[in-house]
Amino acid sequence: MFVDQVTVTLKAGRGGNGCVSFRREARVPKGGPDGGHGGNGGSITFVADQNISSLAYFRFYPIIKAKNGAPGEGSNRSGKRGSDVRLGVPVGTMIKDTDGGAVLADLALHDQAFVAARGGRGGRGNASYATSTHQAPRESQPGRPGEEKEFFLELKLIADVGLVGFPNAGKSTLISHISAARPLIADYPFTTLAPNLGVVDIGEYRSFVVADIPGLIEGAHLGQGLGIRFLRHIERTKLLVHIIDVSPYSGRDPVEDFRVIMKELEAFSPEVAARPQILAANKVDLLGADKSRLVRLRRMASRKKIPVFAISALKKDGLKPLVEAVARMLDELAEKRGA
Ligand SMILES: Nc1nc2c(ncn2[C@@H]2O[C@H](COP(=O)(O)OP(=O)(O)OP(=O)(O)O)[C@@H](O)[C@H]2O)c(=O)[nH]1
Ligand SMILES: [Mg+2]
Repeated sequence: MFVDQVTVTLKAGRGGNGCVSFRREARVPKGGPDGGHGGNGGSITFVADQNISSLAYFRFYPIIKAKNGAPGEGSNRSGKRGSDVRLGVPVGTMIKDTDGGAVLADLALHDQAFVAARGGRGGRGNASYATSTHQAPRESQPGRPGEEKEFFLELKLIADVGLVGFPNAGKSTLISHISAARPLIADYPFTTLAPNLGVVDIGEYRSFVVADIPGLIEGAHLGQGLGIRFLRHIERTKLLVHIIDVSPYSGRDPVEDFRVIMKELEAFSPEVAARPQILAANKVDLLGADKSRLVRLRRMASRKKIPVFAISALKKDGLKPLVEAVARMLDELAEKRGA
């Protein structure tokens, strides 16, 4: 189950109480105080883990507790501290306040951690209250409560390139042929129900990450189809590859398809809609002699200065030039940001 938004309550451990105790030994008439400190309560930390792909765990465990610290004991023994809890979350998880939605942490790198709820301190035992004038203290300190907080976790995948387009346009077919990702591919709409990430190797030491998301349709921003909520997973991309089915079998017009998808992107976020893009005119293997659909798409794109690559994701035709263009554009964008 792919879950990308969840509310979770964390209860850190209470500190153990300090202990009141006096030494009792044979032939020692008045032993001094020897009550130890309580142990600290356990804290709870979120840790980004590249092996975790969704927040589904928290659907099943919406309340997470860390252990309390144990009370102090006689003979100056401190209580055992409550063990800490480390909660693995996918890379790209944002941790937000449930009230205002302020971002408290953005765990964008593997192993990055955020201490979300601190355990309470253990209380002092009576031994620590002893002074030269106060030799038999009976005071001790109770353990402090641990922090208890509610958080809103939101996953926004981190990818360089986002694939957008209508259902059935061939997004999953494309990612499966340029990366090791193996999403479900089928000739019905909404095959992809959750985003997939694929790593595309370009040369020995270079690669980029592509996100394949569910298809969009007209009115997605009003909840049609699977809606536009998955677009959050391409919010952090640098570049969009917009796939358009140019075959006559789509039952739609490629130029109109472009317009519809752009409108949905705009409704989700003008920033995302304004992101640089490359058009992949897909399924050219089905075109036959009449290339007019591709020609019209090219004409529209050249007016808008958007590069177009004619491909057959299925037959793996034209994929290399497309991937090279994506890599080049990513380099240019990186240079611009650096400049
Ligand atoms: N002839 C031909 N068929 C293709 C091509 N690319 C994809 N297809 C077919 O189109 C259908 C849909 O492909 P998918 O890759 O599942 O499409 P998608 O865009 O991921 O679709 P959703 O996940 O439903 O949004 C499948 O039957 C593919 O085999 C192509 O270049 N040529
Ligand atoms: Mg798909």
